[in-house]
Amino acid sequence: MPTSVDRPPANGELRRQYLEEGFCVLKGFLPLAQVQQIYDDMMSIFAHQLRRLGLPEADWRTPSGLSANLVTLFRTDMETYLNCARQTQLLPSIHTLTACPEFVDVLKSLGLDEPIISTKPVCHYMTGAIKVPGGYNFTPPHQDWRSMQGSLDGAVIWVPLVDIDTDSYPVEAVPGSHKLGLLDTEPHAAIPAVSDPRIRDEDYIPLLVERGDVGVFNGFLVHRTSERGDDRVRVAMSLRYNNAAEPSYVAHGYATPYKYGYQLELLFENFPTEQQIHRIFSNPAS
Ligand SMILES: O=C(O)CCC(=O)C(=O)O
Ligand SMILES: [Fe+2]
Repeated sequence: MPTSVDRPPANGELRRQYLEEGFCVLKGFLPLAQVQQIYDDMMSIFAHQLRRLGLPEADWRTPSGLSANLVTLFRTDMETYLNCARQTQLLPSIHTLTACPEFVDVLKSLGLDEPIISTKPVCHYMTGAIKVPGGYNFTPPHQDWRSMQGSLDGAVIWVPLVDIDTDSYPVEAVPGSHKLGLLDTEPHAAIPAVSDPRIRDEDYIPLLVERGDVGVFNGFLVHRTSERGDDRVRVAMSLRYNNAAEPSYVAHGYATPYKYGYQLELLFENFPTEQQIHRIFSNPAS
């Protein structure tokens, strides 16, 4: 839990900025040790699969080691890479952060009276060498509300796990664009892309943030992933929230676009064997 940072409350000025621009950045909000722990937890997931496949493992705490690990796994076995990326979204350390009282307080101070989690966290690993064809990585201009479709004041807390500069695929946002409401889109390989002529390339500003900072985006803010970057991997995650007290959300009976399902058939034939189960439950002391 965030404990060691003297965190400024989301004060009136921050709220004014959030309402006016559609986003705000809380500098130095998270203790660096907590950010490091989440990052290490994520990287450990990828490392397990590198080891299984007999691939070289680099020191993930360096930018080149991070890139080497993810790119090697991606190039060797894209499906496993994607499974790892999805698996990281289920880490307890990320879910603890998603539900921490400090985030709930920030959301409340920005106007979400009764914050409620919209869907599971989304982790982003951005670099040119791991662009999934037709996949959800480099996001085109979009508004998160179109996928969330929850309360009108729904918001995303966006958390960088590495320091981000202009050459590490920063998120770019159009200040004030949330006031235009829900905008038209056109089809795109990843997700529907905003196609409104009032949104111009020159209106985007990059969010150059460091570990420990967090961004809060209103669901209608137009933003995208910059294509500008080098060999480094930019790691971040998006935590999505609604306001359970917002009247239109209540009036819609909390209808949601998210559907969860699972495959009924077993994934692997003849697995597990009885011996494998015995091994799991054998007493290591005996
Ligand atoms: O991190 C990014 O580049 C974009 C993330 C994003 O827009 C989202 O998760 O909705
Ligand atoms: Fe987004």
